[in-house]
Amino acid sequence: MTKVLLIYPYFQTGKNPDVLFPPLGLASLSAQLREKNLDTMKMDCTFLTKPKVIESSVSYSPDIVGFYIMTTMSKNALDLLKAIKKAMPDCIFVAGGPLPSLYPSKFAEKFDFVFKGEAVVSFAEFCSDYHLSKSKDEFFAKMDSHRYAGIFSKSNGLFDEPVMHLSEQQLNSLPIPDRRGFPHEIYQIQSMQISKKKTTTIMMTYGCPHHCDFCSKPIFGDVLRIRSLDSIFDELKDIVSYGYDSVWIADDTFTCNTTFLKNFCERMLVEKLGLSWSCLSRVDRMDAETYRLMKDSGCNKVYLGIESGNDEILKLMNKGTDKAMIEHAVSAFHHVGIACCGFFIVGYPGETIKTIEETFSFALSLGLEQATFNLPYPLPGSKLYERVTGLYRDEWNFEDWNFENEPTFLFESEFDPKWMQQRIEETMHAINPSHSESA
Ligand code: B12
Repeated sequence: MTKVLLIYPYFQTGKNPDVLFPPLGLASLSAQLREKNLDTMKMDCTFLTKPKVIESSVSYSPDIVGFYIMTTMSKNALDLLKAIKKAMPDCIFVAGGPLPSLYPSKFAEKFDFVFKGEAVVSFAEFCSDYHLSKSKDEFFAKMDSHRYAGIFSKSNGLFDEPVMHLSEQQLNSLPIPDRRGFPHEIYQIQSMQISKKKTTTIMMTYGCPHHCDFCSKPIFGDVLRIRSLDSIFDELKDIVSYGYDSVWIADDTFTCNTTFLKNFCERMLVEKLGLSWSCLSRVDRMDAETYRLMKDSGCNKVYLGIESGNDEILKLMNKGTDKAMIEHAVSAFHHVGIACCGFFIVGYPGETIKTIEETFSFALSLGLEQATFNLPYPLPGSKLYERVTGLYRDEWNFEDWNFENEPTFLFESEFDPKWMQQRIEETMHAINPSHSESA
C-alpha cells in the first residue's frame, strides 16, 4: 500500500501565542487521499520537536512526503527535508501551499515536485497514479503532467502546468477535511487561555474578487466560489464532535456575498450547534438586517482590513473603501454587539509621516478590541510587488525567509523601522494593553 506523509512544518515559538489552529490544508489533502484509499499520515509539528518529527516520519516509512509551506516555514521545511531525505532517499518529495505556489522554481530546486494552488484533487490523482504504477521508475517514465493541474518540476522532466480553481460543484463533492489525529486537546487548552473559547478554522467560500494593491492570492485566486450549506453544516457538525465551540471562518472575504451570508446565518439559527463564530469582513455592502442576523446567529467578532486612516492612501491601496464607510461599519457592528479587530498597514510606498500618524489616530478613534499594524509586505503576484520589486534589499534567499511578525522593510523605505515599531507598540498598547504585552 502506498503511504503518503503530509507535514505541517511549524513549531510553536511562543511569538504568536494567540493564533494556533490545526492545519486545514493538510486535513483537506488527507481527506481526498483517503477517498482514494491511500494510507495517509498527517504530521502537525506545532507541539512536537524536530527530532521527534524525523523519528516518526522515518518509522512511518512513506513513499511520498508532502510539505505545506508558507513564508514562516521554509527553513523548518528544508531542515526536515534534508534529514528525511538522508534517511529515505527513495521517497518522492513534494512541496505545496502558498510559498511554493508563488516560487515554484525555487522550491523545485530542492523538491522533486511542486504543486501550485488548490492542489487537493490533482495531488491525490498523482499519488493514486503512483500507487497503480509498478515502480517509481515506471511512474516517472510514463508520467503525463497534463493530468496534474498546478504541477511544476525541474528535475523529473521540465513541466509547469497551469493551476485549476475548483468549481463550486467540485468543491461540494469533496469529502469534508479529515481532522482526525490532530492534538485537538492542546489546541483547545491554548485557545481557552486566550479567548475562553475553543476555536478552530473552516473555509466556506474560496477566492476573492477584490483587487487590493498589496494582496496576492496564491492559492484561491480571484473568482469567488461558495460551498453548499449542506456540505458546510456537515463539516460544522464534525467540528463540534471534536469539542470545539467556536469557529474562525478563514475565508478571504466571508461577507462578500450577502445572500449567502444571510442564508448561512439563518441556517445557523435553525441548526443550533452551540457554535459562536468570527470572520474577516469587508466594511461595505451590508445592511442593518445583516449585522443583526450575524449577531443573532453567533458572530461575536469580525476582523476588518481597515488598512489606513487616510482616504488617498486607501485609494492607492485600491481598497474600494474610505474612512466614512469604515466608521459606519464599525459603529454598526458595535451597535449589535459584535467586537471589531482591525488590520492596518503603515509605511506604504507613497505615504508620509503625516498619513501614518493619521492611521494611528484613526485606529485609536474606532473603539477596536484589537489592532494589528503591519509594514508593507510585497508578495509576488501583488501590484505592490510589481512597483517595489526593484527595491528588494538583497537577492531573496528562501532559506532565510523565516521570520514571524518581524517589523522589517523588505525594500528600501524612507521610514525608520525602529521609529515605526515604537509607534506601533504605543498605539497597540493604547488600544489593548493586555494584548500588546503578550505580543
Ligand atoms: C488560517 C490562516 C492562518 C492561521 C493558521 C494557519 C494554519 N494552521 O493552517 C494563523 C492565524 C496562525 C496564520 C498565521 C500566519 N499567516 Co496565515 N493564513 C491563514 C489563511 C487565512 C487560511 C489558511 C487555510 O486554512 N486555508 C485553507 C486550506 C484548505 O488551504 P491551504 O492551507 O492553502 O491548502 C491548500 C493548498 O495550499 C494546497 N496545499 C497545501 N499544502 C500542501 C502540501 C502539498 C504537498 C500539496 C501537494 C498541496 C498543498 O492544497 C490545499 C488544499 O487545496 C490563509 C489565507 C488563505 N486564503 O489561504 C493565510 C495565509 C496562509 N497566511 C499567511 C501569512 C503571511 C501568515 C503569517 C506569516 C502572518 C503574520 N504576519 O503573522 C502567520 C504565520 C504563522 C505561522 N504559524 O508561521 C499568508 C501566506 C503567504 C505566503 N506567501 O506564504 C496567507 C496566504 C495569507 C495572505 N494572502 O497573505 N495564518
